[in-house]
Amino acid sequence: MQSDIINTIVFIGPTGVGKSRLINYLAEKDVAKTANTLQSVTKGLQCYCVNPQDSTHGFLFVDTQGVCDTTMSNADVVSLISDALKNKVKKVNYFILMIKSGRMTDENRKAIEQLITEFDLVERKNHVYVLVTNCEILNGQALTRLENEVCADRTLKKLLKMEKSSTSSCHEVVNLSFTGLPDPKDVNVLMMDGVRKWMEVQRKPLMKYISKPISAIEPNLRCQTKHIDLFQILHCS
Ligand SMILES: Nc1nc2c(ncn2[C@@H]2O[C@H](COP(=O)(O)OP(=O)(O)OP(=O)(O)O)[C@@H](O)[C@H]2O)c(=O)[nH]1
Ligand SMILES: [Mg+2]
Repeated sequence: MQSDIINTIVFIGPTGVGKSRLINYLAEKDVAKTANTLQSVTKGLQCYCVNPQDSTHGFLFVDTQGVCDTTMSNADVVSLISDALKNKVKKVNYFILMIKSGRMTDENRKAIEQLITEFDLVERKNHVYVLVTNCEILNGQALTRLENEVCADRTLKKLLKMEKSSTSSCHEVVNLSFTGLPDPKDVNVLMMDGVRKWMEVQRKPLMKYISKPISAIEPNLRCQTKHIDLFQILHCS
């Protein structure tokens, strides 16, 4: 790794939304295993140190097991990820919460709420980016409609950050974007050029956001509680 600055980015969300595929795309090489299968693919936690060409930063990309996993309960998956982050990764700069475009099922919502609670994402929304995948076939109008739906969703809206736009007097959401990252081998050759161009356009806001320097945080609340305990012990003895 050439750069001294490393942001740790943790990718979380339901199984099959494209967490590993996004890591490969941003890393510009196939580091993580991806598959279009019924069973969930990534198990536990996988870490990849990368330095993409279009960034002055290095990154530690952390791939996680999907919630709504086919073999484990959500609570077990969330606590597996949380313990592994606490032990292996220790500090996080950004969490990328990924969801698939389409209906939010009750199961997905419950699982996302569990992730939000475990990692205290509402309180720490400066460290959160929401990314909606599988949007490659949507046109401009459909994307605007989807953005409005995400902004109105009772779970997701808690994570969104509004800032004053640099081009108008309006406020805009700064930590939400939409992407479509089909595996090139799954795409009709006639469509591939268009899909590739769009993928590149979508890459920029995300890379810009996760490249911003920001102080690192403990992965979960339980780490913070431990620190308070240690503080109390030191002052009691
Ligand atoms: N069409 C389309 N396919 C996608 C997109 N993102 C990922 N995929 C495909 O969806 C499948 C699952 O992607 P993965 O990256 O393995 O998903 P994951 O979230 O890592 O899944 P788990 O490891 O099981 O949690 C792969 O075949 C990807 O190529 C997308 O935006 N559009
Ligand atoms: Mg995966």
